[in-house]
Amino acid sequence: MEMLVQHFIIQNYLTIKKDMKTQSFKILTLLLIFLAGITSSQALAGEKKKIIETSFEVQGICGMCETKIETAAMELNGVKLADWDKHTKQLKVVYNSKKISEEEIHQAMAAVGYDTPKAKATDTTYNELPGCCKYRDGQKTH
Ligand SMILES: [Cu+2]
Repeated sequence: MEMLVQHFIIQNYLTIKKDMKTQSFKILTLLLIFLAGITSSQALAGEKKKIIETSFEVQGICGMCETKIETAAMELNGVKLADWDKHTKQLKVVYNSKKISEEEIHQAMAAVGYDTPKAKATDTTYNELPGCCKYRDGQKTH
């Protein structure tokens, strides 16, 4: 009789212990899923903050200017998209602000000969532009 009771108690104890294990495992799993959710939503929020889309003026007058402006911008680390319009003179850029600043994009434009409101190309750089691209000399967009 005593043996039976003892056996019953032990059995019950083991079952409870197993239940608790299952239970705590479930809780742990839920907790992990919850934490993973928070982490990934934070990562997404961080991602959104880093990507900036903006437009600014870049001087230039022809298709060749367009190619050079867009290529120079796209070559920069952190720039995802660059699209310049010779009629509006607007350069649309999408960039990662953690990798590059808007100022640095202005500087890069000036470095290949194209003026922006924040960075002016040196006369030497400007003079190296092909004749068709000399936007300071009163040429019309062509
Ligand atoms: Cu040009």
